Amino acid sequence: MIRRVPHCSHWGTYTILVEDGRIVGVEPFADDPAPSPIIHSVTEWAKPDRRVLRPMIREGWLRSRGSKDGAERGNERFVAVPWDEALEMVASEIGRVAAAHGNASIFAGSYGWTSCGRVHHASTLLKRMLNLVGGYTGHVDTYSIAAGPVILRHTLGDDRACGGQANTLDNIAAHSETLVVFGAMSPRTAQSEAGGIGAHHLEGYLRQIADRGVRVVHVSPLRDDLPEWLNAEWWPIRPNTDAALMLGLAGEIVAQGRHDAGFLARCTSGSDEFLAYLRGDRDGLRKDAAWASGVTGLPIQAIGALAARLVQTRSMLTVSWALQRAHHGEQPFWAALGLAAAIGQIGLPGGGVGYGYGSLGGVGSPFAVGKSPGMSQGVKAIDSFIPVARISDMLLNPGESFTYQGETRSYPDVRLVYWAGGNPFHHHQDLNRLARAWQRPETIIVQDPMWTATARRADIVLPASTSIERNDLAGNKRSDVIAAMHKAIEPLGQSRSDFDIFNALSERMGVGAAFNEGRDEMGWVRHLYDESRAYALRAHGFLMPTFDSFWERGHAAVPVQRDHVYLAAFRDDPDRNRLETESGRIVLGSRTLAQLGHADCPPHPAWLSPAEWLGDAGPDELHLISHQPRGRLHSQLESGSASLADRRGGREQLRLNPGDAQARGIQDGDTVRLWNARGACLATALVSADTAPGVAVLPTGAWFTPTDDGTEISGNPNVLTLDIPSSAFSQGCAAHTCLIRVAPHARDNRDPTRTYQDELAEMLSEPEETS
Ligand SMILES: Nc1nc2c(c(=O)[nH]1)N[C@H]1C(S)=C(S)[C@@H](COP(=O)(O)OP(=O)(O)OC[C@H]3O[C@@H](n4cnc5c(=O)[nH]c(N)nc54)[C@H](O)[C@@H]3O)O[C@H]1N2
Ligand SMILES: Nc1nc2c(c(=O)[nH]1)N[C@H]1C(S)=C(S)[C@@H](COP(=O)(O)OP(=O)(O)OC[C@H]3O[C@@H](n4cnc5c(=O)[nH]c(N)nc54)[C@H](O)[C@@H]3O)O[C@H]1N2
Ligand SMILES: [Mo]
Repeated sequence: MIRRVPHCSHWGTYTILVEDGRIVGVEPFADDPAPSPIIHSVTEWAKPDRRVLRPMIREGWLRSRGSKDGAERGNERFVAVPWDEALEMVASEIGRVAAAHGNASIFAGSYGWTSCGRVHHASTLLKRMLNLVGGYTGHVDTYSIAAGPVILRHTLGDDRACGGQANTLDNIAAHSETLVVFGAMSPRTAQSEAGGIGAHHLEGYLRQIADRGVRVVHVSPLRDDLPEWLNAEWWPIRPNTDAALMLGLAGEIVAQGRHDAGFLARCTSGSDEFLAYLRGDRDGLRKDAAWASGVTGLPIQAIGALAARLVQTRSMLTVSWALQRAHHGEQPFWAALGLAAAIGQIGLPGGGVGYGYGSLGGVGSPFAVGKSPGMSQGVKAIDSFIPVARISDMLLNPGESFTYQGETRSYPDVRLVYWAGGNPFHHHQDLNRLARAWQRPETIIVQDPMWTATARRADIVLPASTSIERNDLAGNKRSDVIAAMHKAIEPLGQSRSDFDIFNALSERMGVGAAFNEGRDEMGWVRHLYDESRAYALRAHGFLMPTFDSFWERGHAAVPVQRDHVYLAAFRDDPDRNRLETESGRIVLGSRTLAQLGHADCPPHPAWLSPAEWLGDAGPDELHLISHQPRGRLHSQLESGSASLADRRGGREQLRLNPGDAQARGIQDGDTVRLWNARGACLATALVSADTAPGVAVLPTGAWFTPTDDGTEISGNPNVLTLDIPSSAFSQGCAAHTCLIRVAPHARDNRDPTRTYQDELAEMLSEPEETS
């Protein structure tokens, strides 16, 4: 008898087919027009190969607890201990560090995507627990977006325009005449949505845009960042120079007097300063098509013609999140806003600017207006945080000060790190630097189903079950459904659910009742659903099914807002609908930033050359784009079928333009070595004319496999990326700012001789008897 088990992950809603306790198949959600192939990779979770099966302790840590031998992390074997002992160690370490150094010395930012389940959401539960025992140091913003929302909060009063609440795509499809896409609108990234997704709608909207014959200009180093059938005009821009193109377009419009002076006067503040910069009053550089062409490598004529078209037609600008994951990442977001303000169509159907369309599956879709289900982190016990991507800085420089959104704070002296549901040895930049920083804490606890590179570098590893081994529910602020996540199989080995683990720890620390509020797993699943259901009825008169019928059916629709025009009310009456900015208007010249005086974030949108870029590169250097992988979510399910489909020769593939490949003697399929001053890795060359000259592309997420000579062999770009803040204002991740060199790899073209799996096996084998 085959059991049909409704389930959901960040990449979609699906049905798991189970027979005799084993998964025999996965079926896509019937209502999904574009299901993700990653759903078929979830069978990997049921295999023991990479799973943590028992609580494990690093040998050296066990010998000399809390001593400073962190340099051994990642080199030593682990020994299994019973759950009781492991939990006792974790609880007593939390108690010891809090008592000796204060709770700010416990770092539990624990960034990461974990499972999409809302009850077992690992980092939320970790924070909920720690808030009950005095608190922790957390983080602000995300690796996805930091520079972007920081500048939008300052210039628009909030960051909704990059969180999916700018004009919705149905509105764009119905009204826009010209669409300029900076970056991507790609089904590749739109597969995923944080907190799960029902149906995938991006392609449907793009078809409508194509059918209406909207003129699409696609500004990106990669032609296939948009589907081919959209017939977009490809502008292969130099990476990290979009702000210059936007400013050049605005400068052309202003120079010809075609800007909407009325809109600028009524709806913005500081536009004088912005226009003075475009005219070059201070720096003597007129920001026009010729200037933009010099920076971006795009043709002058085309830039001039587009400037004219933008004010003649209903024009929409979209900017991918990727553009702000870069040095000076504020600028392309702010410059796009400045350009849109000069055009003057913000607040009109199909006009203005929006950010992140397709970066996640829900951005641009009709968005939820109800209460999406979620556990509470409780009340923050202390005020201690770092900007999310400053983890190495924090560990290396305790006590040193940093700035964030105009505030000056200092890094805590972290002694204990607890990571649950994230993989910093995937997500952070300059992994060799992180590896040095990672030696500093006294104790590192990792709670994950998998022997990730991070788990291998921990002292205490707690085996979490995966979502298919427990009951949960999915839903988020951009989703049009709440999805049921039924348990499909029994937990592997001794793994336990995240809720169970934190509940047991909370009980040991005397705060169990406050942590669980008297509910068990199904009690919480039901409670979170019922909260959303009650809110939908109360606030929107929207009747959702009862919990029991939702649970049986596997999904329930939630109220959404369609056909949304961003800032329509503000445009109509900016006095009554003031924005929460320093002026109540859209800020184009900032008094606050003028006062702060950050050289890397000036008081108006500007083009600043990044730390590494093609305009200042050696003749053999390439700009590395480390974008999101098509066949997996970051490092998750790296060994699954969808992920393997994009690998060759046992490694990730590095995309290169044919000219760049030829100049280096590289042929398609060759093993290549990528390096810069920070590190080196191997990959398999993929020669593709859809890649702009001077640009190399290596997706993220290969499991970090450094060898003794320091070369990473599975193709992890984060051994190469730059670990600097986007700016002193936002302190965001700058992964997309990175130059590298590439050459054929001298040795061999075969599968790697050693793999992640070989190294893992060695680390876990029982120590040999010494006699
Ligand atoms: N070079 C470069 N680097 C980047 C980026 C880039 O563009 N370029 N992008 C960045 C971005 S946008 C992001 S969001 C980050 C992503 O970085 P992460 O979110 O850290 O990446 P994931 O691989 O999703 O890590 C999730 C971890 O949770 C674990 N997990 C899964 N389910 C469960 C569970 O139920 N319980 C527990 N306890 N654990 C679970 C997985 O095994 C995995 O180890 O990477 C960033 N890094
Ligand atoms: N399949 C899959 N989907 C995912 C994820 C995943 O791991 N796998 N991760 C999810 C997450 S956490 C996030 S945050 C989103 C991220 O969504 P995005 O940030 O939109 O995705 P990226 O793949 O980093 O970049 C998109 C494209 O931007 C272009 N780009 C990069 N730099 C520049 C530039 O300077 N100028 C211009 N014009 N273009 C540039 C690149 O060509 C790249 O292909 O993706 C999500 N979707
Ligand atoms: Mo992200």
